[in-house]
Amino acid sequence: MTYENLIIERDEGVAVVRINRPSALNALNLDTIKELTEVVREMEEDTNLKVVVLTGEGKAFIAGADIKQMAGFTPLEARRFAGMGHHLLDMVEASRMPYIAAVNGFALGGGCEVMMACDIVLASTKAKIGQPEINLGISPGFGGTQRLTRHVGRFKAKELLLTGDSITADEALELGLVNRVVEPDLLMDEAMELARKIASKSAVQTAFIKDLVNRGADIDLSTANALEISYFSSSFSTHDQKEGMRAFMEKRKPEFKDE
Ligand code: DAK
Repeated sequence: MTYENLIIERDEGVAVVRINRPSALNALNLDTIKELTEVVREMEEDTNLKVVVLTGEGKAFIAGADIKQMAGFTPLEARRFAGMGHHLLDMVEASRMPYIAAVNGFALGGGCEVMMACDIVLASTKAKIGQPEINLGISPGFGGTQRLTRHVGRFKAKELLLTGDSITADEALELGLVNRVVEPDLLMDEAMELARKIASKSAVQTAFIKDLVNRGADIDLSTANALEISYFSSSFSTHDQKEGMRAFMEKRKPEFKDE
């Protein structure tokens, strides 16, 4: 499928999805959300792909939901829009593949929400991150109140949500909201290096680990640990477990088959 608002590149097991509405700072309108939902679904079915890097064209990652389009929504349209955004981000979180956000600039409102649904976040020193919805007379609609609180705790989440202030990449790093801060010129190189490293692992295990961390964070510890035991034991029925351990004993690199 061809996309109007996205640029997709594939580099062996890594897909780069670049949101491409730079004239609107990559704001998410309905069409872009639909295209993102479609590409996430499409990539999920492509068994050659193992990792996704998500970034933005120009000076923004995503400057939020498209305010010009949202301004005319009825409450019912707003409800549908929020549902579409949640569905997209739930798909990203539930994906078998790790998603790396390469945050090249503004990640505001819906952009911050997309970023927080990813698994690893690299931020350029030019990134500005925040949930400014309150300045528009609305509250976040794609999970910002929930994911931000889970990432940074209640006090900091409330401060950011109630003031609408945005923070720098370094401040986000201090809060644990991003993994690493990178010079703008190096952002994509670092994201690709990380993506390739993860793509060299067993895709069975990257899916297991992502699922365990995401699901475990929302349930009680003993249920989460039981889930870990079950994934751990099922690992012993895979080719990659046998290959990984054999390679260790034979002092060579493992050759995983993702099975
Ligand atoms: N939507 C639409 N257009 C946007 C935009 C946005 N979010 N952000 C920027 N643009 C457009 C600008 O209008 C401008 O277009 P033209 O005037 O050239 O036609 C162009 O992008 C360049 O922007 P600026 O000229 O403003 O660029 P600056 O560098 O001067 O400023 C900025 C950059 C990021 C500080 C500024 O553009 C800005 O404040 N943008 C808005 C950021 C924002 O408030 N983001 C949060 C959006 S609200 C819900 C569902 C979803 C949501 C909430 C509820 N439910 C259904 C309940 C999510 C809400 C949001 O994400």
